Amino acid sequence: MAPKPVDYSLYLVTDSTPPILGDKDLVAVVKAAVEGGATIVQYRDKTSETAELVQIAKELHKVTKAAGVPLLINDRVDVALAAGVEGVHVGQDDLDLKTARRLLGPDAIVGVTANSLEEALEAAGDGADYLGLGTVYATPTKENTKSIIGTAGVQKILAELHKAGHEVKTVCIGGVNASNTQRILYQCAAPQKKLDGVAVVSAIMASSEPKEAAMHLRKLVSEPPPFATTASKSQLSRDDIVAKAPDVIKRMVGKKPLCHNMTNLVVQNFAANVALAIGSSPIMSNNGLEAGDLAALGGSLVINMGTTTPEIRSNHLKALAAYNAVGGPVVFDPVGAGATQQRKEGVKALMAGGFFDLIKGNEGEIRTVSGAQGVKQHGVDSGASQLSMDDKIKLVKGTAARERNIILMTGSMDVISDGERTFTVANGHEYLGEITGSGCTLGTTIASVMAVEREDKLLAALVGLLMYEIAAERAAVRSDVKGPGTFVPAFIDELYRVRQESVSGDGSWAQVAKIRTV
Ligand code: 3NM
Repeated sequence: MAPKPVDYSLYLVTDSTPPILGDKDLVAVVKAAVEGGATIVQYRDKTSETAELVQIAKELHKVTKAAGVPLLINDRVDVALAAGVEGVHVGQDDLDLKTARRLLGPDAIVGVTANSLEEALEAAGDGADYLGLGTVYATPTKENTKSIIGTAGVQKILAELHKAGHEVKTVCIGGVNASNTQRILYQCAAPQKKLDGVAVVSAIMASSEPKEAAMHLRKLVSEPPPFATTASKSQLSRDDIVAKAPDVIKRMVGKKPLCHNMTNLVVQNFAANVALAIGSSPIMSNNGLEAGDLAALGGSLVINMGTTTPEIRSNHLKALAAYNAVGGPVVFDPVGAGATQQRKEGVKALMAGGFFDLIKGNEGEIRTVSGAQGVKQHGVDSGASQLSMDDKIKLVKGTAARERNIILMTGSMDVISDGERTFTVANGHEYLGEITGSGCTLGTTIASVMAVEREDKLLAALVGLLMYEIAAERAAVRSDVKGPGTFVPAFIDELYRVRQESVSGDGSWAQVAKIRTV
């Protein structure tokens, strides 16, 4: 069946219960919402008697019809027929799709809730006009949701629908609001199939200003998030990276971007010194409430989970939202992600709370980020490797494609990918593993470069990585370096030297780059 010309971009699902609707009038709220820009409305009422349902549906229909917006009824085909509205939405436990279609006819809009790939493929095959995919995030609006599938789950369903050749329209539902709409649309998108819209309940129904709430959401769904890179990803070879690196660093030094570090107690001083040495301007604020002011200064943010607590996590979430809102690059270092239950939950909460342009970690940390079960880290160390190089490359590339960001797995051979372009980097020195904070301050270095190179963030990350690891190589062979202790000051000096050489137009330091495209 050819898709019907329906705009699903801002799909309002009503709720008449006091915790959501409060003492507002349902019809007045829906009127305000369609005036504000809701493009389709579903009347969802699990408690009213049939006669009342039909009566309210008719009143709502007057309002939606005047605005040229379709009205669907949740679950009840009989009510849809009696009120003469445009269609129904059925859940998996409601009247089946084929019967609903037979009763309502081919022109009616029939939508189905799908919580899994199997349900989505079945409903699409049976001729649903659209699917409501979810639950994206846990929501108090509907407590008995079957499964929380996140953006990764929605993306997988979209990819498989495309593979199976289904043109069915899709929206996602569950915990969608103005703070996360753009990111959800962005991260749910599969390469060949995007969502057609978002479905919201409380974001409009619980608002004291439903018209303004709808207007704001409608604007958000029509624009990419500020952090999205719009330019297509150009091919990058080792030689391109080597040739560009000194100039990218020169640009960074010229701008001296703010590098906001929310880092652990152990490395704050070291991270600030690394930022100064490479030419960015560090601020070590852990106060989420001032992140908005700092984000407005045009720099980047590092969120490091090293010595995390619930209070620190809440500050991280505030800062993440502030930087996402203005498109300031954010680097996430999930230190010890697989070591404790608290940290595993922390990773999930942060990844569900915002967008990270780059996530860097050792093998255990990146496996945890990818969602692998049973990762056991001993403290912040990765532990013995579980993966072959091929497996690492697959994991890094797949996770980056899923999150639509950059993943960097550090090790004696680093693996980095933006989901399309993947490289290994074999620079660095073993002394980096013998001092504290080398992973954390690599995050500082990459974030500093990303602050100025936003068009190609993978290039920025590779330049930061090379600067860092080549400086370490140079420091380690100096005659004044006798071990990890003397290495630290020499390393800071060598970071500074790479910076000075780059500024003076001497890019020879980058020639020793051991980068391979994989
Ligand atoms: N269906 P809010 S979640 C009605 O997962 C509904 O199928 C869901 O409410 C599903 O936008 C949900 O307030 C409630 O989070 C969504």
